Amino acid sequence: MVKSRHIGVIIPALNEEASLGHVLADLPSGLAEVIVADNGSSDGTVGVACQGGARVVEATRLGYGSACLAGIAALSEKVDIVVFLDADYSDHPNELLRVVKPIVEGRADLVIGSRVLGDAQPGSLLPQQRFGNWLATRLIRLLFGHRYSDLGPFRAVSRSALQRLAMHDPTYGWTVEMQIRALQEGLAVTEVPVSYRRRIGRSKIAGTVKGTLGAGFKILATVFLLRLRGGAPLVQEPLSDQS
Ligand SMILES: Nc1nc2c(ncn2[C@@H]2O[C@H](COP(=O)(O)OP(=O)(O)O)[C@@H](O)[C@H]2O)c(=O)[nH]1
Ligand SMILES: [Mg+2]
Repeated sequence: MVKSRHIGVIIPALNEEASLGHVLADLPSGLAEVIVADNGSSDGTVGVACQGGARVVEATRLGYGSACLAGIAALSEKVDIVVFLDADYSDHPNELLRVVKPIVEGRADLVIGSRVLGDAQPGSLLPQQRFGNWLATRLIRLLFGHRYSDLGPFRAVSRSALQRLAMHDPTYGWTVEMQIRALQEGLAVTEVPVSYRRRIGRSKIAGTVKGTLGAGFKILATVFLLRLRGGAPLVQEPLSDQS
């Protein structure tokens, strides 16, 4: 199914030595490239990544979105579908082909793996995550007229669509920014159900008070900011001399 496509995988990871090896081992074969986007992990994450056959990219600025941006900047030219998933083994890497399928079949530019539509192990989605997802997707529906069910991290986007998104957010606004920008660009978006399980290791975001408040605020601020910008990306391209 995917022989003719070059799939690149980007895995943001911060101190995930216990889980990352499982993620890499469960990825399907035949991928063009697997990148682990690190932020100076103090544990054995980098060693596990190399041992698992991934290429490690160091993001200088701390943050989930910043790691994803560093991964994108390092993608080789041949990659034409980009997949993001987390390093904590909450996502099921063996479901990757399900997530890219709508793009391979030409039905979508962006595919969100929805944990709400799929099989989420009890306790894997914390109450604050469920509420945050509900609130953010509700706001997107009200402000942008599209019904998403989740802001899940497991997602696929075509390379050309990714360029049009002009992604910018260096932290927790990353996922919602991508989903709203896709609507603003008129891209074909769809969701597929994905499974989700309790993470290995300690959460950096939803499992901490600071992470939850920070992510909640950032997500809502990003939704409103993008609405106010009326279709423009968060950062405008500099005007060329000719204009
Ligand atoms: N490189 C990098 N990865 C991060 C950062 N924050 C979180 N991550 C990774 O992003 C993914 C999601 O974080 P996680 O702690 O599981 O958040 P949760 O799912 O909301 O509990 C995991 O793979 C983390 O290792 C960061 O600042 N830099
Ligand atoms: Mg997680």
